[in-house]
Amino acid sequence: MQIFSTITQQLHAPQFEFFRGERVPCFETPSRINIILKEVAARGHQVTNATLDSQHIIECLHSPRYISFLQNAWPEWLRLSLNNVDKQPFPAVWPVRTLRTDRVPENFIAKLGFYSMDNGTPISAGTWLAAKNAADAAYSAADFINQGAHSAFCVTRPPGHHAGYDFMGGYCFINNAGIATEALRKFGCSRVAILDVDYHHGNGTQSLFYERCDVFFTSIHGDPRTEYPFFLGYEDEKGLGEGFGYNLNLPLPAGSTQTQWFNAFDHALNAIRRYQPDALVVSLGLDAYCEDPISTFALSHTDYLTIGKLIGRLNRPTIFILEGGYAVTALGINAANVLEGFENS
Ligand code: OKP
Ligand code: ZN
Repeated sequence: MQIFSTITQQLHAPQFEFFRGERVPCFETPSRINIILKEVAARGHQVTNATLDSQHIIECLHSPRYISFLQNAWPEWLRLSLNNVDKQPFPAVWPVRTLRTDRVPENFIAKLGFYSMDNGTPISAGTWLAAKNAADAAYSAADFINQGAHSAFCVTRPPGHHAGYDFMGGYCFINNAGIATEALRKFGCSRVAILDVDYHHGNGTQSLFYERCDVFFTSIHGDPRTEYPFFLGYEDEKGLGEGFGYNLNLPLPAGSTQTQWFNAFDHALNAIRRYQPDALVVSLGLDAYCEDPISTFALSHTDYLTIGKLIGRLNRPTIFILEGGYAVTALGINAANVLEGFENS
């Protein structure tokens, strides 16, 4: 399978995040990509650096003010103090119910709260460039499919599925799956299905396409009653207006078994079959794996072969996009197993 990756992923390298009240090393690290690239190369897949400029697609999905906030965030942080060069900005206040969202504050930390759903999405010097190039890879993969290819895999970071129209969150800044989807639509696909198998609900992706029937979104994830992102991902979210019936959430209780997971997966695949999409975008989070440090599902290495095989049997042009997955040493095997299952379906 053709792999699209980016060198600049390394430049998004925040040092720490908050976890249960403590500063801990980031789970979402550059090594995640390196280990996947090593394994897919060893199994004979071709890796290229993405080159196409996705700026016009980014502008279809994200607000102008959010894009310029992201672009200027690090320089603004340094403007507060040059000592900030080795420090990380975090939001501290959010416009919850009763507070105004029609005024964008000028204070940089207040802007971080305005544009971020959580305090778990740290920014570093190279974040914009890395996120922009990950979106470029998603666009390049769509272009590759448009030229007649059957599949592609974007081995990129930061991930994207929590990022919405004008907010970041959950380690995500630009919605890469959304970029691939929007590009496929522009290239002439009338219907695109998005299958999100990350442990966490893809709230950003869902929200971007919630009122549209040209994009079907389905997701298998930890129940938001107990799992991140908590405030979206329930089964009663079915789409709105023209989009009603084109959103399918399949939340599973924390600690669900392999059998429970594959039952839900079967529902998702059948719904995609009924939709008859021209192309498929897979938000390939690898954190439903049993050893993932921040998740509670039980999938094994061989389950990822099965996932690839069952997706392959949909027999649609398919773009895989890496989302989460934090059991770093297992990521290469699990990612490469999906590709192997897909190609041998
Ligand atoms: C991103 B992806 C917050 C720690 C937990 C949320 C998990 C984000 C998962 N302080 N962060 O869907 O794998
Ligand atoms: Zn995840």
